[in-house]
Order: sequence, then structure tokens, then C-alpha cells
Amino acid sequence: MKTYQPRVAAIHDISGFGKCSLTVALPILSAAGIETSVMPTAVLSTHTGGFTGFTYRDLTSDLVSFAAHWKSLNIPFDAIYTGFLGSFEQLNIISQFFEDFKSKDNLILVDPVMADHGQLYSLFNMQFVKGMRTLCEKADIVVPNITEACLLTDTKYEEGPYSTEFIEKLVNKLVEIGPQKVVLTGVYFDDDQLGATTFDKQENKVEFVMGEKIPGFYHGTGDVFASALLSGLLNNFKLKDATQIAVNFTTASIRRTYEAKTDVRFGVNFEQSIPGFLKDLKLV
Ligand code: PXL
Repeated sequence: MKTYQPRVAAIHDISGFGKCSLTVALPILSAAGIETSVMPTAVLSTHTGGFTGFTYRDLTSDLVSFAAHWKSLNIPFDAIYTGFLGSFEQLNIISQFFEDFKSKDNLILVDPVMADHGQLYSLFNMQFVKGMRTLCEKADIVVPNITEACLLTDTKYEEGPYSTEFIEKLVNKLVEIGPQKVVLTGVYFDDDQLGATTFDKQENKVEFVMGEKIPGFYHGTGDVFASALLSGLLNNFKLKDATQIAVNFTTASIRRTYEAKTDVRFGVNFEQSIPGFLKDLKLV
């Protein structure tokens, strides 16, 4: 029987409706056998992608007291996983959190949530992008989409299909920021397949991990993907294999949502893809 249980600090907002951030990260990591502590960065009634009139409660000041309390308890984390941050000031607070909770062999995963489809989310500006780049310097692994990668590396955004040259240049520029590993999402070279590109500085190797490309733009898929990727890594899969597991899980969740003709703002049906995900993780 496996007795060691990895523990993650998940630092994201909680959006009440529209499956993303903590309402996605928590169930996925838990299903993968990982103990998940949460530090909510903001509370919203829905995510900000396509809904109007959402409520927004910024929890910046709570982060400082959360971190101080956790520090006093000396809680060890196997990974620190950040996503949507609620304000510019949170970048500094999280950076300090990394300093306080970094250990010899834990993993800092930064998903630089701030943009998609060539556009910054409504709450962010270029000052935030600069701050996010500084935060990425401290990460072991970053998981941006193409828009975020372009913003972080001062690259002109392009619509796909992409050339391998464009993608390879982008992952090389991302690694220059500082992380040892990069997983770039939303990569496609034709209309049939979509997936991710991985780059590991130590192995100096770019890999392409593809799945089925399903029509439409689905909300929250970046969070589903990053949570599944981290689940794979903490279950001791290598970067490429963990990425394949995350691509399979995200693709299966999108396919169910597409078949059901669900409003794309409502998030994807990842819940009913969990059995296949656990098989891929060799947990069942
Ligand atoms: O899934 C990314 C995300 C997370 N949190 C909030 C968002 C978004 C994307 O729009 O609005 C609040």
C-alpha cells in the first residue's frame, strides 16, 4: 500500500459558477490522491470570461495572514501551484510565499493565468504582465497558453495553425526567463490535432504531445490541464508522460462538453472523465 501522500498549496481564485481555478484544481488533485491546501486569491460569482455582472471580492490582505499562519505551522508542501491572482500586489506576496515555502526538492508550478486568444483578461494590464514574468523567474515549471507565452516573452501574438519553428522559439524564450521546464498549451499545426509542447532545460529537448482538436473555445481548460499535469508529476510521471495524461484528460472533457452542446462559458465536463484519468495515472 502506498503510504506517502503528496501535499500541494493551490493558490487560485474561487469562481462560484463556470468551472475553473479552485473548483477545478481541488477535485482533480484530490481525485489523483493529492492532499490539497487552498489559498483563495479572490471570490467571484462566475469567472470573467464571457459573463457580465460578476461579483469580485479581492482577498489580497488575507493572503498575507494565511501565509503567516501556515509558516507558523511549518507545513511542508511537495508543490506550490499558482493560477489566477486577484491583484497586482498578490504577485509580491506569492513571490515571498515561494521564498518561505521553497524546499530542496519541492516543485513550484506557475500557471501565468492572464490572457487567452490574443487578449489580456479584462482585470489585467501590461504592468501585471511584467510582474508575472518576475514571478515566473522563480518557478520550476511554467504552463502558459500561447497568448500568455507571447506576452511573457515580448513576442507578437499569432493565430494558429503554428509552425514548429514559432513554437520552438517560444519555448526557448520561456526557458530563458528562468524555469527548468516549460509546458506550452494550445499548440496546433493543423486542424485535426491540438496539444502541448514540453521543454526540459536539463535534457535540452522539445517534445510535442497531441490530442484531438475539437471545435470551439472552452473556458477553464487551462486549469483542468495544469491540475492534471501536476497530478501526473506528483504521481512520479516524467514531464512528457504527465503532459500526455493531461492532454488526454482535457481532450476527453472537452469532447463530452462538445457532444452535450453545453454553453462553453459553463466549463468542461471533467468530472465524468475522472475514471479514465485515474486509469492513465495507474491509480486504479
Ligand atoms: O480559467 C482561468 C480563469 C480563472 N479565474 C478567473 C477567470 C479565468 C478566466 O477567464 O476569469 C476568475
